[in-house]
Amino acid sequence: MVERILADRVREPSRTIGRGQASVNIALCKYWGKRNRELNLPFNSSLSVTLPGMDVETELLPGSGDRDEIELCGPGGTLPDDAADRVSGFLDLFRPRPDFRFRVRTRSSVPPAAGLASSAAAFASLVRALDDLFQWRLGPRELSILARLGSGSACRSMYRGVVIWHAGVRNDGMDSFAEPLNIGWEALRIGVVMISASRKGVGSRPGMDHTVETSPLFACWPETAERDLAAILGALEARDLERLGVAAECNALCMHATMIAARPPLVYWTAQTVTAMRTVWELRRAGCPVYFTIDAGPNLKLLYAAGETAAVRRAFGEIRECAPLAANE
Ligand code: 2P0
Repeated sequence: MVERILADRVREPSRTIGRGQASVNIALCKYWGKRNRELNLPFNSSLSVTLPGMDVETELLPGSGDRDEIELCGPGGTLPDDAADRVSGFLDLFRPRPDFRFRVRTRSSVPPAAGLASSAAAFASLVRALDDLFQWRLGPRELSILARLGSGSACRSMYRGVVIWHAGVRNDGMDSFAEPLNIGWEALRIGVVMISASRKGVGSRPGMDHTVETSPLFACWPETAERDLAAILGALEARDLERLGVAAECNALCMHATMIAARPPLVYWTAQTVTAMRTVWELRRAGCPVYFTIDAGPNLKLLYAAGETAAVRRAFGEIRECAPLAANE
C-alpha cells in the first residue's frame, strides 16, 4: 500500500529536518474493532471533531546509531518503550535503507494514553513530518491513509473541524480514508472533564481486538454505529444540539457496552466516571442541555452550547474547553 501511495516519490530525505503538526480528535461516532489489523481497517465508519489547541508537533531528522531516537517533550514525560517501538515499526515502512535511522522529537500539549487520542495527533503529525522531510507533497487523502496505518483514528486528525472516516470495503484499504465536512457551528463547545491523566491499563489496540473476539454484543455494533453516524451527521448539519448530544452519548455508551460484555470484561470507567455521567444527566433534568462522550479511558468530553459554560463549570470545575467548529478556529 505504501509502495502504491509513494509510487515514484523520492525515498531519500530532501531536507535536513521535517516538521508536522496535528490536533487531537474526539469521535462523536466511535471506531471500535478492526476488520484488518495490519492495515487498521475498521468495521464501521466514524465521525469526529478535531480539537484545536490540543496539539502534537513533530520534528523528524535522519538519525544515527543502531536504533531510532524518539523523544517526547510535554506532559507525561518520556515515551514508554512499547509506544516508541510502535513508532519505529511504523517508520520501518518509510526507511530508504534497512539501516537508516530516524530521530523523532515530539512535543505534545496533551498527556499520552489518557483516552484523549494523543496517539492520533502524534501519528498524523509524524506523517506530515515525513511528507515534509522527504518532500513527497502528497494530497490529504493519501496522508490520511498513511496516518491510518500508524493508528486508525490518526487518519481523522489530518483535518480540522468535522471529519468522517469512511470504513471502505476494499481489502487493500485504499477506500478507507478520512475527509473533512464543511460544517461550522460557532456556539458548540467541547469540555474535557479530566478524571485521570494516567496511562490506561489496556490500550485501545488490544482492547478492541479483545472486544471483537469475545463480546457477544459486538455483532450488532457496526450496524448500530452506521445508524448513529447518519443521525449525528444530520444533527450537525441542522446544528441541533439535543439530537447530536443524544446520538453521540448513546453511541459512546453502546461502544462501552460491547467492551463491558467482553470476556473477561473491559471497563475503562472509574467510579468517578459514573458519578460524572450522573451529574450530566442531573444537569439535563434541571434544564441544562449538556451531553457526554467517553473514549477508551475514564475521562468525559462534554458537548454543550456556549451559553452553558458557566453552569458546566459550576458542576465540573475549571474544565478545559474549546470551540472546535467556530469560524476563527
Ligand atoms: C475513536 N478510539 O473513534 C475510538 C473510540 C478509542 C475509543 O480510535 O489500533 O488508537 O491505533 O487503530 O486509533 C482509539 O483507537 O487504535 C480509538 P489503533 P486507535 O476515537
